[in-house]
Amino acid sequence: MTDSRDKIYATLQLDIAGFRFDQAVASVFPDMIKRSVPGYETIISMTGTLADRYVQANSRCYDLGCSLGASSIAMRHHIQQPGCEIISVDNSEDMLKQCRVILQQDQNNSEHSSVEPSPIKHTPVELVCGNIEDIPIVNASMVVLNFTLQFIPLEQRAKLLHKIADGLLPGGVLVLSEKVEFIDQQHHELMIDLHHNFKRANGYSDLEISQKRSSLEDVLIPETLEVHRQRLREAGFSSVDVWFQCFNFASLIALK
Ligand code: GEK
Repeated sequence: MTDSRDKIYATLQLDIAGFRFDQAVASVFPDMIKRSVPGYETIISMTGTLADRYVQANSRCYDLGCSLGASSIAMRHHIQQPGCEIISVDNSEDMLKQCRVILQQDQNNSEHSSVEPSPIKHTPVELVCGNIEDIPIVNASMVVLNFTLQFIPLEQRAKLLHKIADGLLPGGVLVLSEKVEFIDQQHHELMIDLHHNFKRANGYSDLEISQKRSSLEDVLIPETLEVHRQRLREAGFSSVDVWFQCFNFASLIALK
C-alpha cells in the first residue's frame, strides 16, 4: 500500500484545501517525498551515518515529525551503542498507523538478517502521537527534524530549538533538513524553477505541481539558511552549518 504512486493532485480541483497529512497522503508518502524532495534518499541514508558517529550509549534519539519512520529506521540500523531508545513523534495518527507497520516489518527483517550494519539489532522505537512542541526532550544524543520545522508556526520555532538544545547531551547532534528560500530574488526563482524541473522529470504534471504548490501555501513556510544558522546559534548550538544542499532543499548539522 505504501508503494502506491502519488496522484493526489493529478485531477483539477476547483477548491484547493490546505495540505494535510491524512490517510490519502500517508498511503502514497514514500513515493511523494522521493519524487518531490531532491536529495531525500541521500539525507535519510546519511542520517544513519551520523547516528553511527554521534549516538551515545544509554541515550535517546528523537525523530520529530517521523512520518513513516524513514529517519528512525536509518538511525536504528546504524546505532553502535547499547542502551539507546528512539522516540519517534508525529501528530498525524494516519502517518503513525502506517509507520507502526513499517517499523514492525523492519524489526522482523533485522531479526532474520545476518548482515545488519549495526551489531545492536534491537534499539527499541517508541511511537508517540503528539505535537513536537509539547514533547519533552531528555538525555538526547541525536535529534532529527527532517523537513518538519517548516510546518511549525514561525513564532514557535526558536522555542522548539531551545528545548532541543537544552535536551541534548554535550557532543549531541541535531540534524535539521528544510526547504529554504533565498534573499536574492533571481536566485530564489531559479531554485524554484530547477525544483519544478526535478518534479517534472519525476513524472509530475504542471497541474500537479501548481495544485500542490497552492495547497502548501501558508502551511509550509520556508526561511533562509542565514535565519536557520543564526537561530540555531542563539538556541545554544556551538557549531552549525549546511552539510547537504540541492536547489532549495538543505540539511544542517548543529552540534551542542
Ligand atoms: C521523513 N521526517 O520521512 N508535531 C508533530 N508532527 C508534525 C507537526 C507537529 N507540530 N507538524 C507536522 N508534523 C519525515 C518527513 S514530513 C515532511 C517529514 C514533508 C509531521 C507531519 O504529520 C508529517 O508527517 C511530518 O511532520 C512532515 O524523514 O512531507 O514535507
